[in-house]
Amino acid sequence: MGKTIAEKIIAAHLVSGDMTRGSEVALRIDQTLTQDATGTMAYLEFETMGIPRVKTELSVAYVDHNTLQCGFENPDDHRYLQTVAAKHGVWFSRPGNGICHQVHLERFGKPGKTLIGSDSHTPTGGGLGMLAFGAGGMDVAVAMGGGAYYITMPKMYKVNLTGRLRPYVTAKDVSLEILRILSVKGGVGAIIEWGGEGVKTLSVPERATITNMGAELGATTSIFPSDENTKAFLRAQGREEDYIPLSSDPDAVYDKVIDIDLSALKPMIACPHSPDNVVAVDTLSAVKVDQVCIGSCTNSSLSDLRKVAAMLKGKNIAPGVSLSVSPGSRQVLTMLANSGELTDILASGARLLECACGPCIGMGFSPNSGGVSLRTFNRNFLGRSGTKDGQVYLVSPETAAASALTGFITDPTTMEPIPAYELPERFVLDDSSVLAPLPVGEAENAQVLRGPNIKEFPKSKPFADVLSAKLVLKVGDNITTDHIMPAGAKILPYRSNIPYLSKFCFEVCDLAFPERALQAGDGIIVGGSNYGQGSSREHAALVPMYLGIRCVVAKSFARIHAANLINAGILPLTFQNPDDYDVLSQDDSLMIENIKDGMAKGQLILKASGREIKLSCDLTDRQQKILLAGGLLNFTKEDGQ
Ligand code: MIC
Ligand code: SF4
Repeated sequence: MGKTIAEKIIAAHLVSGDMTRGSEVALRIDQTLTQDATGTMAYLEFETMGIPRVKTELSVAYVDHNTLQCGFENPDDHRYLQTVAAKHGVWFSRPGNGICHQVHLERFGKPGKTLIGSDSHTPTGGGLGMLAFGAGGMDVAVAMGGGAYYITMPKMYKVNLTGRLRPYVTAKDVSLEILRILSVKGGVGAIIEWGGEGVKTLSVPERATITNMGAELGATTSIFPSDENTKAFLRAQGREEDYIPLSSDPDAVYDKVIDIDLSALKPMIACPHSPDNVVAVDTLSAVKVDQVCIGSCTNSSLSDLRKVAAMLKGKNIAPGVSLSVSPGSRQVLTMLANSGELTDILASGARLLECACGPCIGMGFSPNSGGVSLRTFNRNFLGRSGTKDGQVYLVSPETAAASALTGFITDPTTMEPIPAYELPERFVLDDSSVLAPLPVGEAENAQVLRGPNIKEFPKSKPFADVLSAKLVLKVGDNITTDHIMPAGAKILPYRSNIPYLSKFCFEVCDLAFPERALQAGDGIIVGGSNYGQGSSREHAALVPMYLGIRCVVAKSFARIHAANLINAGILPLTFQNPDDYDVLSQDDSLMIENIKDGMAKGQLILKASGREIKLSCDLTDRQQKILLAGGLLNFTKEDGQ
């Protein structure tokens, strides 16, 4: 039987398991990346493992999220990351050098390799033909130490592309169209492979926009073939030797095939507050815009910003609009500056922000009260922008630029044409902001510098056979990690201070939750379907664990969050009959007995006010052991792995 691209890479990296869909496989990981908001925790975890030097081919620590320095917290964390990276064999990308996914694509990604990153948009690397996964910090720490990465062998979906995008219709519109078709749950448990004749019309940066937003589908990852366009991109980045061709076999078997005719697409827009709330841009043309933000790991490549510069050249943005532009990397910014296109952007009235995540994670540039903000980003979850009643829409850079000029949501195909973008023969290559780790001899005695904001890692408890707990919070469908553990400029600096962070847990849903959970002792959260979608932040598991949460019972879970819950020692359980969700209420006293036996059998009974509710407990042997040990760190210590 023929293989898909992902199956070929998995087969070449298989450490254990069999590749039947639905069973667990362990993969050897070639590369890892971390960013600062999840990285401090990941390196603290790595340090507790006592391994002197990373065992991967390449590991990189980026600083791109917490770049505002409004006090000692962030700069202390940057210094910690720089020194811990240097000591343990990890490359360090300095703050200002760019967004991890953009820089990794430009300088380090390689077709055919495996990558895990402590950020859910790590699948951006799939644009280069890498098998790249978002993961929790603990999983990345284990991979840095040479341990395998465990996933459930996914289903394989294929998106078959035909035709060619019309001018002003973009890769972002492809991403929004697939979200419209599949929804934020549609990719759960699947790897999405992009294929068909239309693939050769898309450059690597365009492919990377599409694999980046596969995260919003809940997909395990997304991947493109590696072909002549991949080779041209790598050549222009001065690393043609990293190229290998990769394609699926003609008789590869897919569980689902979706056809998209690129020629038939229109500019699309995701409305508040979910990336799958998608309609065509031309249906919203009367909506007045307050703010436009161009950037993020989805849309901050040179090609994106060149097109924006061409549209803005010689024009002024509408007086009622505030426009920000954050280039994805120093390479992009330098090339825009050298060509004079940066001047075209600035002369239009745009504000230039740092090469970092910035407004995407609420690090400044929040919209005004109730403001309409058009963003080229990938997430528009409630409150993520920093303004709770902000109305955030997701669009392509072209729709963003057109709307900034007119002051209303504007279909860019109504604007005057701009020249087609050509990949440069050679990008500007300057890696001086990526610092090499110390050589082995020097590393041993190097000091790691920690600031006072780094607090002790919370301790999780092993499971006894009976759990009596209070139902401390009941929430609905599609709860994101931004609901569970919000980010933003005020809270992000405390990512290595779990006790402080805990005060903000579920802030968007229920301000009283942290206090109630602490008072209850052992607690259980009840959720709807797709619980924990979005970010890979393990804080969305570590903080509830700190607040005493022992189980989350939901209709279904997002993949990375379920793995993070298990790593933190919290039991994820699903309703066998989704209607049972309705009979549970906040403050119910709940009981689960025979936990060990039930875990092994895959079924546990939840006792709630005289009723018995059947819950599924879909755990591999390894996951059961992790939970019984009280989380991955305890398990790793006990197991000596
Ligand atoms: C995000 O886009 O939500 C983040 C911030 O990049 C997160 C990581 C984090 O919470 O630090 C992600 O996508 O995993
Ligand atoms: Fe940064 Fe936003 Fe990308 Fe997350 S989605 S990595 S916050 S740019």
